[in-house]
Amino acid sequence: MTKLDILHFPDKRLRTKAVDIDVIDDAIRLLIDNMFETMYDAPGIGLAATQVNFHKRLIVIDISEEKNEPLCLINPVITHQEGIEVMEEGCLSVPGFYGDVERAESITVKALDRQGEPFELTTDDLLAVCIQHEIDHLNGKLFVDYLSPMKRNRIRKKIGRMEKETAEQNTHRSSTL
Ligand code: GNR
Ligand code: NI
Repeated sequence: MTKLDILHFPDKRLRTKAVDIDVIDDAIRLLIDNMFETMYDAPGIGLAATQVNFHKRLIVIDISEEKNEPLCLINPVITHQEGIEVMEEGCLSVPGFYGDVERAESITVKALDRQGEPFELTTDDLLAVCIQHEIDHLNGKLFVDYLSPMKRNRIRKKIGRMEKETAEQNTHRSSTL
């Protein structure tokens, strides 16, 4: 299995709108396995294909403590939502930053599983938040879009500085090998 690179805000590719998957073949299932590996390794509780620069509608999630309840949703669609809830969110594409986001409290989502079988799920709490967060990714949207422009700009600048430092460290490392 292969760990995939995760794109970081403000990378423009995170703004791509993903398209539906029409054939779920072994190549897609391999991508699903690699996305799970990437998510568990990060570690995170969810990962959208958009974040690994694959612009099809596919998300993987595991909110369990034991990391033994993998959930894969292909072409997910929210068919019902109810209530409002605020939760502090983070994102593997916005490393080190957190912010309160208002979302639906409970949702019903329909999707295909890794065999292409349709299923429906009604849920609330963290799983509902996570599914909405991941579907946002497939639509090119990030949790920082819900924050004030001032907060978003501060995060953009800090991540920019961090990545510049990492790039310099990498240059240094390769020149001193
Ligand atoms: O690991 C993650 N934690 C998280 C916490 C609160 C709300 C949403 C999330 S999703 C995030 C992983 C991620 O970036 N998925 O896109
Ligand atoms: Ni995210």
